[in-house]
Amino acid sequence: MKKLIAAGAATVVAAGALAIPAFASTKTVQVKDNKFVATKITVSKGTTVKWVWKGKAPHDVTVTKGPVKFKSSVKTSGSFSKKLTKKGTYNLVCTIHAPGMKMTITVK
Ligand SMILES: [Cu+2]
Repeated sequence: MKKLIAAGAATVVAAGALAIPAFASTKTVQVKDNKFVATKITVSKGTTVKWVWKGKAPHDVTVTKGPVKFKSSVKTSGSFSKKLTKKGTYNLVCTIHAPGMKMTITVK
């Protein structure tokens, strides 16, 4: 019986440890033809932004101005994720459909 109780306690500890990554949230942005939905988002530092391609035309995600520069490849499907660990304002475009296809992310 003692052994069973100890095993139960270990399970609770393990479940608690697994729950920690759940605090890091993900924000999804749709990549459509030819716009990001949404075009303005505000997220907390440490949030992962996930772009999901929904249209038929090829698009990319490119930071033109911001604390960190990054870009995805040109894609027609799938997704691209980036964890944003620096506060500030990020201006992004799809280089194929710029300047019209753009979005802003505020990380605070
Ligand atoms: Cu595009």
